[in-house]
Amino acid sequence: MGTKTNRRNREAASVRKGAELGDRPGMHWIPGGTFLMGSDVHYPEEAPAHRVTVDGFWIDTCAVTNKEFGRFVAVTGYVTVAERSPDPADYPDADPALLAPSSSVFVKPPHRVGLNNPYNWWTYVAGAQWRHPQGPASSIVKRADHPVVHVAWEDVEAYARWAGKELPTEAEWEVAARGGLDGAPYAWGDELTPNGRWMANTWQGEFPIHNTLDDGYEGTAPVGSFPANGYGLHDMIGNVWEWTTDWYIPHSSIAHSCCTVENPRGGSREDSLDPAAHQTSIPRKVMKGGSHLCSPNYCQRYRPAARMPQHIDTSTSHLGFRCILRAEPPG
Ligand SMILES: [Ca+2]
Ligand SMILES: [Cu+2]
Repeated sequence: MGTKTNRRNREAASVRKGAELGDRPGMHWIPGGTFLMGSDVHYPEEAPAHRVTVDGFWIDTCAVTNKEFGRFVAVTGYVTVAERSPDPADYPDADPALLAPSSSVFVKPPHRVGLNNPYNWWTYVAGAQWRHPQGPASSIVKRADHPVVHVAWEDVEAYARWAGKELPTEAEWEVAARGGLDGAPYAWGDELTPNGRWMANTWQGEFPIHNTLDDGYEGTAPVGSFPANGYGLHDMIGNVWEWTTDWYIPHSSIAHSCCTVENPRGGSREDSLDPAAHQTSIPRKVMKGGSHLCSPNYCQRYRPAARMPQHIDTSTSHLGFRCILRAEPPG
């Protein structure tokens, strides 16, 4: 049943893409304005909800795909962070044996595990990188239109520069994800599955051991497999998390719910360091949107307000990105 729904979603998506208008192919204009950022009724890091104003901008309709990233790599010869050997000086506490090119891969545990330790399902896999998302034996041959994954902050910055674009701030990303529905919990409205329809690629069933695949996809899905939001954007929610430019700080330290904040840019690099971590030298950016691993029993972050800190050197099998352009509106 889920598969049938998804085929229908995909057909609708390709019709919409064909009909896309405007000055910039593959992008949509997000009108500027004031919106309610964050949420007071979900996870504590999303509070307080506060009024934010952003200027208008263009944003990619879909996350950057393997095919698009491959074009960038072919032209520039760029080598991603996950493909390089880490410098031991940057990781004084690390076991030298672990300092091989690697990336974090979700590996489904064979039996029920404690949910308090993410390493029960995250594994550093040597040789995992964007061309080999599950490790050296895997490939992207059949995933050209899936979002690129295993990209660290430096990688997405390099891509954006090459493409003549920029990366969104958290506020820009969030207003785009909301699709014009101010204050709604989901990018498509008030319900997770309106009329029983899955609107994003998330996890159904008991995370991390049992995925019922009601939405049709276990891992990443081709971009545009799910319905667009009110601004014509696909997969802002689910599929893969997306990088933003903001250094991570609690909303409470930037936001005063009494006032409107204009074009916020996040915190300082220094403030983004994890106060709880033993090794605190790697700063953190905000990532948004949740992924195919977000599930009701573990992580309900399939919402525009949801946010998580991500170390800038880190790449994973469920984190990608899309770009924006701060330019004139459609003419
Ligand atoms: Ca899924
Ligand atoms: Cu999640």
